[in-house]
Amino acid sequence: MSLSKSVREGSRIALSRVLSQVENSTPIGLHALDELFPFTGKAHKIGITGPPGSGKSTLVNALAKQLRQLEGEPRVAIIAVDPTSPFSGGAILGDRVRMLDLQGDPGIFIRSMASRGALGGLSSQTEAFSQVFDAAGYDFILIETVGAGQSEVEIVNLAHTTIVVDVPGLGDDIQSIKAGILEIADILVVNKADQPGADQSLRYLKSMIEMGYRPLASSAGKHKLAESLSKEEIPESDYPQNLWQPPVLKTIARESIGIEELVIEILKHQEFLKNTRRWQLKEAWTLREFVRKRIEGILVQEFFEQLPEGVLDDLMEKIITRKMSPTAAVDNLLTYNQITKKSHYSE
Ligand SMILES: Nc1nc2c(ncn2[C@@H]2O[C@H](COP(=O)(O)OP(=O)(O)OP(=O)(O)O)[C@@H](O)[C@H]2O)c(=O)[nH]1
Ligand SMILES: [Mg+2]
Repeated sequence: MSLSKSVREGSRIALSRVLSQVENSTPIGLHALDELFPFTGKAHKIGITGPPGSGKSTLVNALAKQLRQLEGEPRVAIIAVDPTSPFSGGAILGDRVRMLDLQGDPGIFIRSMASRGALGGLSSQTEAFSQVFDAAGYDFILIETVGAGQSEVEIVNLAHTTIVVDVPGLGDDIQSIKAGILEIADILVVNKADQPGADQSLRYLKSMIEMGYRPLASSAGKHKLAESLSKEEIPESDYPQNLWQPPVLKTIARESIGIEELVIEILKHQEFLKNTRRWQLKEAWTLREFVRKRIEGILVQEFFEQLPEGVLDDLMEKIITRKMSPTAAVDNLLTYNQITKKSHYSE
């Protein structure tokens, strides 16, 4: 039986193997992705992001268990992404994932992912993993990533629903969460609500949301989507009244408190997306990005592979000794490639 067929029939060993092959972009992995793709498009992808140590893994753990209680016992895949540390990534992820106590449930599959060697970057890799899980019949895909910069924005952009996890702040104006990350949230969670200041944080976040703090100026993909939605895809009568207002919830992930409410909001958001065609639009946008990122990855890799030996080193030497500027070196390098042959200055 082919590997992808085994994946679809529920073999965890085959699933594991395909994920490794996909991670390394081997021909077997790419072929499996190709064969599995017709069976994708059903899973609900949920991104969970927030500051380090805010309790994301604990929340994901509790959330997975709660989702399993839903009618039909939906299957849950968990992807733990570490965009921050290309070097120690593997080891740290190992620690993070070990804390999950879900290993015994055959309806749950956990996979970590470090940044090294991802074709087309982490977001493209995460999407590739999601496709495998989707085709394997996982209904929910939980993607955990540390909210530390631009990369998590990219990663959560492929999710249908983004949950931003915050913790009680130290005071009214000191929030661990960066304002920029608020705008990507579909659902906001104040975790560690057993600690002082939870209600204050809740009020703060709610007021931010109510003030309409959803600036559309960011370059994040979701906003490109929002723009295209507002322009053509959604009838004027549905917009902006029909916009989703992110709910703000309190949880104590360690004690599984507030998780039922979180699941209710997730399902509400799913319904909202489906009722307003945003589900399909998000899919279309994610897949377009996936194709774009892959092309980018392949072209860049190819570009460096076909450079004659030593050329890059020679130019670097010139740059370091200030005999040539990096800009001029780039221009020079581009002339070695079929596609970029023409000097950028010479138009
Ligand atoms: N008091 C309290 N502690 C919690 C709660 N949820 C998680 N924690 C603790 O917070 C610490 C960090 O939890 P993690 O789930 O590893 O946090 P994380 O956000 O996944 O951490 P990174 O992945 O390293 O960024 C652990 O010691 C948890 O036990 C909570 O609701 N209340
Ligand atoms: Mg974690």
